[in-house]
Amino acid sequence: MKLDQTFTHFLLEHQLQHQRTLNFLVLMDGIRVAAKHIQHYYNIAALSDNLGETDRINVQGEQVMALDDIAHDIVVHYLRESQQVIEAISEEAPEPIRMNEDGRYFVYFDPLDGSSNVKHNLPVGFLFGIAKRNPDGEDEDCSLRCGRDFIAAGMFLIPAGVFTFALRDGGAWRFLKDEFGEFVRPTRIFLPEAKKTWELSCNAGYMNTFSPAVQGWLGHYMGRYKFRYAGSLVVDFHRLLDNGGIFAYPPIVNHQDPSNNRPEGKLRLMYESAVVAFIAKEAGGLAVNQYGEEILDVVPQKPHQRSALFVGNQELVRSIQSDLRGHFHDIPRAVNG
Ligand code: AHM
Ligand code: MG
Repeated sequence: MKLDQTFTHFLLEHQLQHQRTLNFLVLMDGIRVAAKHIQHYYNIAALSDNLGETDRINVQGEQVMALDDIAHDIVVHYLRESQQVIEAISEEAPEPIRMNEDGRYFVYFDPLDGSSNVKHNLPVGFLFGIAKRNPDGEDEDCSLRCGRDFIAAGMFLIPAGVFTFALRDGGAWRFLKDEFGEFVRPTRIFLPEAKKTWELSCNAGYMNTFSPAVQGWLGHYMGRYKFRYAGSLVVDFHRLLDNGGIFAYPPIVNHQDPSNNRPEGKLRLMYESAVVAFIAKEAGGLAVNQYGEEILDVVPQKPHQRSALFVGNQELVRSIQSDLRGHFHDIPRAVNG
């Protein structure tokens, strides 16, 4: 009989090895249980008529899906129950959510990434990043932290139930879901260096709306690597971790209807771009924004700040980084909500 190591035991070992408290284990237990509940509601969404939209528009100006709301409520509930969180920032809540004044952690999350996939029964995900409160620092109560301050980040692929988890300076790991619903069998993951599996991932339908520098770069690499795009960051990034290459969500600066331009890109810094940037770093990769700055260094000014994203193998990201830096002034700087 072969019994696999569970996620909780993996984390326990890590915490003990580094003389850390067990509070983080309690927090991660809440996140793990929340993911299982989201998975359950995803599985029954079609039968319970929860595949559609609500009549609510979120802070990003996007229509909220029924499952977005359900997933948000689940995560908030289990974060509160853990009693470890001082404040949480969710894609689905306009303001940061205050939880326990004695909590040790800040949690940033997108409870259901890739919502447009839901009505087609296609895969989605749950992304989260965690920073630690610094009780002795001046900014102990400020949740606007850059990705380099994260102590961990992760994503659950739903419904496959694969869990990717990265610890600061502790590597990126993948866990599979066993027949009892437990996340087991930690396997360290690295972005593959061998170019034969590398892929390029972006919304090619927007190609003409990207800046000349981005179009030029993408045009140069388009034919070299296979092209894949699922329309859900968790799904596309999961695939990227397996195969290597680059995922790009560039700024939209040249839309034929200028009101649809997104000079800061579409993805949100704290619970999307910084989360995958953190995981990518632990897997040997790199992530930069529209100015060629490392995403992990960008200190958010607002909870729902957007950021363009170029993430993947260092060689490719460094190459777009130098092209972006050469065209720094193509993209206006603005902080949006
Ligand atoms: P969501 O958090 O509302 O689901 O939106 C984020 C998603 C990402 O998962 C994905 O990479 C991107 O939006 C796809 O956008 P587009 O349809 O513009 O290509
Ligand atoms: Mg999202």
